[in-house]
Amino acid sequence: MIEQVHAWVRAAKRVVVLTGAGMSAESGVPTFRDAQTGLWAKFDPQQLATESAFRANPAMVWDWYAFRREMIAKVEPNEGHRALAAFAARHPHRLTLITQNVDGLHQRAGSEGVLALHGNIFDDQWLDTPKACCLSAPVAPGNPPHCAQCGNKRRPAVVWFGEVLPLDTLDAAETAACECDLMLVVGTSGVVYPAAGLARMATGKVVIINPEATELDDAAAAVLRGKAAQLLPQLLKD
Ligand code: BV8
Repeated sequence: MIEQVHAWVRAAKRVVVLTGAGMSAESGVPTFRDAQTGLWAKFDPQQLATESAFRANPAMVWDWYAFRREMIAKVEPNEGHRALAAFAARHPHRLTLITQNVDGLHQRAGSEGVLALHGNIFDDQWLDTPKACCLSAPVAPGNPPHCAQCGNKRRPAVVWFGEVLPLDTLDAAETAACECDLMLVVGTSGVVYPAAGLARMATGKVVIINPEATELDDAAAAVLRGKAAQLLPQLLKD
């Protein structure tokens, strides 16, 4: 089946790749499902990654993001990330890369124009609409950093559950899905929407790359039970 999918890649004019946490697993970033190791084991990530959790316990949620930032800063993109960046460089305008990941590893591997649906964990933004005081004075340090005048807090610039995605990014992703000849769905359980919905609106053949079953297998023309950093270099070689 790998040869068949490789032939589809070579024949496709417009390839879309949708990635999830499994794309970064071989870099050493735990997936969402098995992210809760050690200190965070007792927390459901979908409970932590919400505005209400942050407002209820800002220090705990901020520290969880600081923990993840530290972990991600220590790892490197893997062969899968690099194969995607190299393919795009060799074949301009043939690949649209859409990711649910906030780790920035695609971008660090050299991929440009990545449609990061859920934001970037290394960016911050104000929790509430900033007032003059927030913008005029240096941000006061702390977990989280905040405005010394009004206490407005800084929060990670990621999309939390219950929050809308950046519309221009989602629009571009939906357009690419509706115009693709082939969509590779890599390392995602296909549980979180609207990201998973992109695989269901794909006009081209959908290929799942995942060592385990996913919620999207029924939408696939082919399922490759394997790992991203091992399979992508084979599928994307000229
Ligand atoms: C919203 C950023 C509009 C934060 C994230 C429709 C149906 C049902 C529910 C909903 C729906 N529409 C909306 C919802 C609600 C919700 C949702 O989808 N809930 C789910 C859980 C049921 N969606 C939202 O809230 C979205 N917003 O809809 O807004 C709105 C607004 C107001 C009111 C109404 C509507 C926002 C969703 C985004 C949330 N933010 N991340 C942060 O990171 O801290 S989501 C986060 O979790 C990730 O970004 C990712 O998207 C998701 C984790 O999923 P995966 O990436 O797939 O990872 P997972 O661990 O699950 O699986 C890993 C896979 O990799 C596994 O399959 C494994 O086998 C595989 N794997 C492992 N190793 C490898 C591998 N594969 C390949 N190679 C390997 N080596």
